[in-house]
Amino acid sequence: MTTIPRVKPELKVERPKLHKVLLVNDDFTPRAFVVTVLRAEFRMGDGQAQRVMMTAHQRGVCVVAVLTRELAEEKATAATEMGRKQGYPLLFTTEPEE
Ligand code: TYC
Repeated sequence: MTTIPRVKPELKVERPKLHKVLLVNDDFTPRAFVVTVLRAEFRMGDGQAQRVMMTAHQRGVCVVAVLTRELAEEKATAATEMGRKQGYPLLFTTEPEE
């Protein structure tokens, strides 16, 4: 007689780790331009964009969005590129969530 294992195979479906998009402060990019980029690339309203910009301005950095790694990197690159095209050092970076 054969014994049937009682252990059910585990179905392991892991959620992909989400990544933060961070806005980094600098001394050169105009505040209004940062707000324009946040509105265009992250679809924020004016109030939200102003608050995020001011948080980065005062604290050095602010979380802008939490997305899949691919989307976070795409958005950070596109937003950084908007600044670069105008000659500004505006920087968006990404980091994995804990
Ligand atoms: N510190 C900039 C200034 O005073 C404005 C600014 C805010 C730039 C946030 C970047 O991520 C930033 N003109």
